Parts: sequence; C-alpha cells; structure tokens
Amino acid sequence: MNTFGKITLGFALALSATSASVSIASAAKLTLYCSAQEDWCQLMARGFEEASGIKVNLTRKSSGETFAQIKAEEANPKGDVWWGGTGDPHLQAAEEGLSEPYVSPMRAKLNGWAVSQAKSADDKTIGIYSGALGYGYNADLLNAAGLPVPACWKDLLKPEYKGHVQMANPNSSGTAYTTLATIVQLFGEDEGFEFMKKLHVNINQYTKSGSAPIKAAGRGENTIGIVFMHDAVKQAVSGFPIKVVAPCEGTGYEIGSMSLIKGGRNPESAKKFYDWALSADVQSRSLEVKAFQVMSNMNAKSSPSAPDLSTIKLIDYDFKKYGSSAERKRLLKKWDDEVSVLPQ
Ligand code: S7P
Repeated sequence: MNTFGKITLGFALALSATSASVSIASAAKLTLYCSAQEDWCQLMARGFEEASGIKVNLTRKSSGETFAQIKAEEANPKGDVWWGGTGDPHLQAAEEGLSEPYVSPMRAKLNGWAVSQAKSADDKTIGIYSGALGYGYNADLLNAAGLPVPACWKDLLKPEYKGHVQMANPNSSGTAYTTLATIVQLFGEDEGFEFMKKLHVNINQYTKSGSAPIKAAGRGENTIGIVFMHDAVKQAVSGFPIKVVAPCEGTGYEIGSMSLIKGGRNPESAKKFYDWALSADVQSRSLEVKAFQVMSNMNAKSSPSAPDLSTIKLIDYDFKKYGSSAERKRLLKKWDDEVSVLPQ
C-alpha cells in the first residue's frame, strides 16, 4: 500500500472509531420509575435528557404500585432508578433485596434526615424530599353545604361529613399508607383501626393515587381530601378554593426517596441520574411545578408557600417499623380485611 493508501485507511479507521463512540454514547439510556406527581416526573426525565444526552424512558405510578411492579419484575428487572414516592415502600424494597447500595458523592450536601434514611437501609435508598401529611378542603363546597370547618383528625369522623371525605387506597398509594401508619402511631393500633372504620363511613371514594382527592376537591368534585399538605398547597396556589389543615392532634410525615433498582440494565446511567437528582439546582427546579416539599439538598431553594415543618406538630414517625416488609404487609392486610370490606 502506498503512503496515500495508508493515510486514507488510517482516516477511515479513525472515522469509524469516532462514529462507534458516537453511537455508543447515543445508545445510553435510562428507564425511570417515578412516583411523584406526573409534571415533576416529566421535568426530571426531560431535564436529565437535556443535561446528559441520555434517553429516558419514564413510567409514572403511585408508590405502592411501583413497589409491586419492581417486586413482580424481580427476576427480570426492567427499571433502573425509582425516583420519588413515600419512603416506606423504598425501605421495604431495600429489605427485600430489590435495590442496590450506592453512596453518592452528593451525600455531603444533604440534610441529616435524608442521610439517616440511607444509613437505615444499608445505602439502598436515600431521602430526596420531606413533607407532612394533613388534609385540605374546598372552602366553597364546605360553606355551601353548611359544614363546620375541620381542624383535627377526629373531626373527619363527624356524621355530617358522610360522603364528603376522600383518600387513596393504602395498597396503591404511599400517601394513604402514610395516613394509615400515622393514625396507628397517633392513637395506638386498636383505637387507630376504630378510627379508620369510622372514617370509612364518611369516605366517598378510595382513589388509586394519593393526590387525586385534593385535585378532585380543587375541581369541586369532592369536599375534603386527605393528602400531603404540600399537595393541598399546590392546589391553593394554583387558584383553587382549597384550605390546608395541619391536624390538631399532630401528624405523620414522609421522607420521599430514591433507589437504584437491583439488576437494572443501565447501571452507569442510573448512577449519573442519582447524583444529578441530588444536586441543589435540580432540586430547586421542583418549584417550577409547584412541588412544595422540603428538598434534601441543603442548598436547594424553597418557596414561602411551602408548609413550614417546624410549625407543624409532627409525630416521631417510626420509619424502621412502618417501612419494614412485615409491618407494611400486616397493616395493609388488616385494612383490607377489617376496613375496606365494611358497608358505608
Ligand atoms: O409529589 C407529591 C407526592 O405527594 O406524591 C408522592 C406520592 O407518594 C405519590 O402518590 P401516591 O400517594 O399515589 O403514592 C409523595 O411522595 C409526594 O410528596
């Protein structure tokens, strides 16, 4: 081969090496299971695509549903990262070996409660936000029906609220499981289940998604929705006649979490997403979709509209117990057997 031939061959080889690396880079992808609100999930998926060039395949489901999907796919995992949703089912996933340990270099930037969540699960999950449980009501509907303004959990049991209260099903929804676990911790198991049975009489519908009851209240289709307070605030700042209640007896809270799915097909993309999602800039973008949780990165921005957790009477929610596989299964079965089957 003459000199020109060698140069041409060398150039062709270099070109094909370049195009190979381009196609490897463009083939990078991520399957994201998301249990926060749809608009926030979309923001995270599209934001990561823009920041990394990695294509994101997004599925949004409630916390309990996502847990069930990951469990069902255990032998052949399809997801890479589970981002968002209440911490209890993430802890259950960790205990059942469905998630991978990972210590992100971003950890030093996080609040103590987010890191404690990770340490309690051998680094198989981490806190990404926190928020208090409560309820919201549509003030116009409440006035029109001549109903008293509720302020406590026990107010919701009053006969005049029959058909006016909505919550999600605790099997599918992390919000509703947090409600069940909160009531049991506040009042004790026997009294707590009596509470759930009396509440059942007033419930007009158990929805699949945790925030659906307050969205329905915003639209004027329901009066009172048991939800995370930040989800009620979102409706209020969006212009709906929603008032937010921090129940007088005290209330539970969530540590919304993120986990790497064990055996995921794109582990490098998954870790990139994980680190990116813990950064202050990314967490501050939650405000673009009116997500008013407290973010886990200490430097993330917060909104004056966000519920101030320091002014709310929070219980010492036992995440270790209520996020354990045995306890979550037991409580859900008991609710299925003793509450959901009762006539209304
Ligand atoms: O993003 C809002 C939020 O309330 O949604 C999550 C919730 O678990 C998803 O809905 P489900 O109750 O249906 O599972 C919460 O983690 C989060 O604060």
